[in-house]
Amino acid sequence: MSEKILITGALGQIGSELALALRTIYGEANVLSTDIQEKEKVSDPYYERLDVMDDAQIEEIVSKHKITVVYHLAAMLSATAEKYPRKGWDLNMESLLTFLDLAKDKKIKQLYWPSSIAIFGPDTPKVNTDQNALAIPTTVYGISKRAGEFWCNYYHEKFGVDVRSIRYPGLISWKTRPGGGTTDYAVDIYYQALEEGKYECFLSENSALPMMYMDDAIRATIELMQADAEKLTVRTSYNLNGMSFTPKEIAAEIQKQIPDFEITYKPDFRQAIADSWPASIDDAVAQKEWGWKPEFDLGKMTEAMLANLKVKLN
Ligand code: NAD
Ligand code: AKB
Repeated sequence: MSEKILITGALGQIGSELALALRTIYGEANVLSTDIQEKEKVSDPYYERLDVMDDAQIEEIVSKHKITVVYHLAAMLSATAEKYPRKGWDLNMESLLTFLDLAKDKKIKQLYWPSSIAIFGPDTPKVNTDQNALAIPTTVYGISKRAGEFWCNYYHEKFGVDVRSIRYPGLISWKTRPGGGTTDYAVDIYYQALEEGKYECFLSENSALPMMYMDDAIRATIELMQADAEKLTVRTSYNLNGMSFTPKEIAAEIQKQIPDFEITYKPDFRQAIADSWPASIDDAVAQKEWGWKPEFDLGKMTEAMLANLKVKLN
């Protein structure tokens, strides 16, 4: 029997691409996209409005569509959550617990929930940050993701819930723009390079952060969800490495194709968030347990981003 999949936050940067990928595997009608947006405003025939703060509505949709697997993506990202701390905490935490309870009660059989490199903090070793490195986050978003990881592990240990998770780095994509993160500059820069020929960066030139091209992130997500449960020892969340670069380095890569491109730097409140995160990630455990290997480096990603955006923006 094919899985019946529910994606929350499906209109966002990840969900919009994950839905396409899952539909090619499981069939269009077996993947229900949901988000807070009204149904009338979305052209997808397999879309429903679902506010993840509404437990009763979640239960109703899961039961009505006989959902077996949930990808719970709806969340508030790092920069926005610093502005609305209580709202960010409530959204990121309460909705996760609702889905964990559904899995505990056997109303769904598998749950995917993304964590983030934001779980690490200023005391974490910055380079090649290990799976089990000290993780004392100093942002609301990071605190919510770290707490979420512990809840996932707790529900797995105590109730046998099959919940799986990845600590995504900053994700870079051209189909849907990102929503309120600290790594968003690495998407904005490509748009501005093509549209304006210049970019004012909200991080300083040498702020190195872990990043990943969306194609790799989607493939990793599906590979983890399809992995043999016996092989998985991590039920908090897996470190995942793609690449690591600074604003200066991404600008230099863009200049190989757009020689006149200019970058200036005007760090804002997001600089402090970036400063508290690792510069690069060690993902040896994901490699060993489910065979993770990224395909995109900075050069290959820049070619793909500029080629796709040139078509999109014309
Ligand atoms: P996004 O901001 O692009 O999308 C989130 C979606 O959630 C939006 O479409 C929004 O409308 C929806 N949403 C907000 N409140 C909602 C509610 N009450 N009910 C239903 N939907 C609601 O985020 P994203 O980048 O696609 O991230 C998805 C997940 O991946 C999040 O959990 C995020 O923390 C995690 N993540 C993302 C990145 C990244 O770089 N994009 C990195 C690490 C982790
Ligand atoms: C953000 O910047 O908030 C996200 C993330 C790394 O979790 N992109």
